[in-house]
Order: sequence, then structure tokens, then C-alpha cells
Amino acid sequence: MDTGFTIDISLITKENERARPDLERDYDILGKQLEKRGIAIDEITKKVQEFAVALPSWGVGTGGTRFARFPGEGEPRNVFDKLVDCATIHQLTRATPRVALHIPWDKPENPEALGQFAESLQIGFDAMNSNTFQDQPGQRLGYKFGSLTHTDRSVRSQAIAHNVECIELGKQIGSKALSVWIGDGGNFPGQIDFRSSLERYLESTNEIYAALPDDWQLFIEYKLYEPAFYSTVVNDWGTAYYIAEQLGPKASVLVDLGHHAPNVNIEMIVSRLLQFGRLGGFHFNDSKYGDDDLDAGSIKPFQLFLIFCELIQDSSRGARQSPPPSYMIDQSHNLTDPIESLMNTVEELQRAYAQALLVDTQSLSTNREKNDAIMAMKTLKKAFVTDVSPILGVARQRSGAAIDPIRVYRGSQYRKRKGVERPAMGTTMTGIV
Ligand code: PSV
Ligand code: MN
Repeated sequence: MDTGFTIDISLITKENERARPDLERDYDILGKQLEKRGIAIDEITKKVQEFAVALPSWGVGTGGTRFARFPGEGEPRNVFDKLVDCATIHQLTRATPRVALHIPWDKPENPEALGQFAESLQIGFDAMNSNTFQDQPGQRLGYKFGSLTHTDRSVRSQAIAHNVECIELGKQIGSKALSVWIGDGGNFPGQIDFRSSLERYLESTNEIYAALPDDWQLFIEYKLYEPAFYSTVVNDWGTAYYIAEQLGPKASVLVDLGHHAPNVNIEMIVSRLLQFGRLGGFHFNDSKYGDDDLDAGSIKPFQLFLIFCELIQDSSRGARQSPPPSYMIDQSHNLTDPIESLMNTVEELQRAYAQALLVDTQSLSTNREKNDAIMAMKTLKKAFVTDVSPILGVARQRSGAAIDPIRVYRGSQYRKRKGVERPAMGTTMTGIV
């Protein structure tokens, strides 16, 4: 398999040399400021360098809404093209070593060849994502009225078999997790029996769980609504937590930031799930109204920071009962160049993480003890308003990434080159959100 155009390392080196003097000066100044706060800047930089997040294969294609999809130039035509785009993001950020696949969108004819291709690009695979929220060509039974919770056992069996197939595929390419999100639910009061639909869900996922290898995890992803507009079977973290508890130790909850009603305190949900040892992972994104799939940190950067504060606090408590949460992005880009949006997201995640690392935990806990609400909040704000950009730049430089990934990307003409290599397919179907 040919990768086509790739960005030459010399462009990254040249751009980094240009940006270096300014960056080093800013890093120096910030280092001195942080030193006065008792923080060693290099320690933070090292942690940022270690930060990794998985890319969604479906995020590199141009997304759409339920009204329309406007295809972008040089979009990936198949899973191989998607991997090439993901590898480019990793080359420029050095923070996205794995890709999450969605089946059957990415179903490989030859899993071994796909594995080898990924290896040649120096990327690996993250969680497998099953899809029973759509009917696929040639599928025997339809999911219009549900999949894993359908009233008809034969539809449920088909959905279970699909999930088991995802596990089997994943085993061949080195994945270690299955993410399950279903669209099952109802539009009208009375349509669905709340209790029996959840019972059917548990029965179905138990069968999937039984097919899970010992070193795999099962992520249960919840979402309050959409496509169902009245009731959704796996609608909130409480339900997902209950499901994980019922299934066993390999099951945990996946928090997709866009899957909550506006104003929900997501950082507190994160804290609860960490406390109960059932936080499996994240689908990072941002939203204003619903599941908007906007770039992480673009609307609510403070919330993102607060989420990372909870994660850091948990990791510093030591003695974990469960594996560390898996970080994944889940976005759909319908206006921007997907590669730029994803690189932007990576940077915003690193920013929130670095800011959270600056929190004076001693002062926070003292203020909490004293019930000094203002000073407790100001302790957090002090970290949040610190401009950590020099840390992010130096972290990227030290990892061999581009100091300014979007600048290098634009300078490389990657998109234009892919436009030539990957001629438009001429379809304007409604896109997946
Ligand atoms: C559903 O909205 C979701 O968040 C799930 O993670 C899906 O797998 C993904 O988006 C793509 O539709
Ligand atoms: Mn998701």
C-alpha cells in the first residue's frame, strides 16, 4: 500500500529552527515565574510529552449534519487513507500514536495487511467501535427499532454477533478494547418499556462480555438523546455505571463530553466514576447545544481544565483499582479541515492537562478545609489563567514534533496534494455526526 505524499521531516526542522529563539525566550520567562510558585517547568514539559490521545478514524473525513454534508478536498477514501492522515497528525504532534476504528466503516478485507500498513506508519490501534445504529448494505435484519435491546431476539443476536466480530477483528490488529454505543430508544411516550429494554441490553452485553479476551476492556458509552428523541436506553452515567457493575471488572464507563445536557457538571461525573473505579475513558470534543462534535476546548476550556484537575488528583492518590482512563477524541468536522481540527484539539487537551498540573494542591486543600470558597476557586483560576503555550511548544520540539503543527501542515500543501491523489468520489450523501 502506498502512502502517497507525506510531509518531509526537513520542513518540520526548518520551521522549528525559525520558531525556536522566540519559544526559548518565552519558556525561560515562564520557567522563572513558575519557579517562584515552586514549580519546575521541565517536570511539566516532560508530563506533557508523555500525554497521548487516540484519534477517531471517522474524524479525518469531513463530517456532516443530518441536513447535508459538504465533502472536503482530498478526503480519505478508505481506511488506508485514514491511517495516512492520522499518521500525519502524529508526525506533527507526536501525541496521537493510536487510531480507533469504527466497524463496518473501516472493516478491512485483510486485517493482517492493515496491521502491517499501520506498523509501517508507526501507529497502532486503539478501541474498536461497533456500529448497530445504522443498517449496512446486505444486512439481514434492520435496526430501525433498536439493536442490542430490540424486542426481537433475532435482531439482538445479529447485533451481538457484530460486536463479537469487532472483537475478533481487533484481536488481529492489536486492539485491546471495544466501545459500545447504541442508538436504541424511542421517540414517543409509551413506545419503549424502560425496564425490559435495559434488561435486554444487559442480556446482550453479557454475551459480548463473554467473548472479551482477558486483557481487553469493554467501554459502555452513554448519551442522553439522539437519535431517540424521547427515551434512550443507555442515557446517562448512572445507567452506564450500573451496566458496568453488572457485567464485571473488564467493563467501565466511557464519557463522551458531548453526550450531556447543557450545564451538566461533567467534572463531577468524572470524579464519581474515578472514585468507583469505573471510568474507562473519554471521547473528547466540545459542544454548545447538544452533541455538536466541536473541537475540544473551543467552547468550554474551563470545564476541560476542571476535568483534567479531577484526573490528576486521582492519579496522585496512588493505588489504582482499575487501568488509567483511555483518552480518545470523538469529533466530526463539517466546516474545518479535519486534520487541522484534530491537531487543534490535541493542543487544547495538552493545554488543559498542563494547566491542571500547575494547580497548587496544598493551597487548594487548605482553602477547602477552611471553607474559603473564594480562595479555593482562585487557586484553580491561577493555574487556569497561566499561559502554558511555551510548555506545549517546547514539549513538541523535544518530542520531535512541529512547534506549530498547523503552520507546518499548511506550508506543506498536504491537503492540496491529497486533493490530486484522492479525486472526489462525487457523492454528497448525508454525513455521520
Ligand atoms: C455517538 O454520538 C458517538 O459519540 C459514538 O461514539 C459513535 O461511535 C460516534 O459518535 C460516531 O458516530
Ligand atoms: Mn462518542
